[in-house]
Amino acid sequence: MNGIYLLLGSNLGDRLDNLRIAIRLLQREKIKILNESSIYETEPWGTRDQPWFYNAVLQIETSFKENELLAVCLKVEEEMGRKRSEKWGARLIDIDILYYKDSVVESDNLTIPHPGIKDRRFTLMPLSEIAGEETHPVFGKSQVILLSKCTDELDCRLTDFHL
Ligand code: PH2
Ligand code: MG
Ligand code: MG
Repeated sequence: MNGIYLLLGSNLGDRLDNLRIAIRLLQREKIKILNESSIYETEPWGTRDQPWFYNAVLQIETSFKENELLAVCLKVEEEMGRKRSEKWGARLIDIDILYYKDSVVESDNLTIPHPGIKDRRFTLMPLSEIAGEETHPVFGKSQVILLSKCTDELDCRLTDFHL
């Protein structure tokens, strides 16, 4: 794994706008966007009784270390007015660190690689698009292979929208 990858998600309000605003705020924090996936409209995973999400993956460049990057992601979420309530519930914006190069982090507030990747089509579809041959630092498998083995059957639809 060479890159640093973030997952953006929104299922409240103007979902497309929310993803775009999040990118602008990340850029303002000196995070450079190197690549972005298409936007996918995805069936809610976990808590099923909530609106569908828009999800996209970004490849970024940053001088922030893992914990500092997490703090920036949380800051942007807060600036956008996200209220943290139920786990897996509806949200204006969610910014998750998927991979930070080959880093493996397991602390109370941060796990890298993101522990949900292999079970979530809504993450593996956009990842495969822009990081298909990047290798998971623990499983030793590419994103394309992880997607081919993923048993999540929730719908994940490519949209015509772009970030
Ligand atoms: N995020 C969750 C829980 N469920 N489902 C979809 N489709 N997309 C998400 O981004 C998502 C979810 C927790 O962060
Ligand atoms: Mg999340
Ligand atoms: Mg999150």
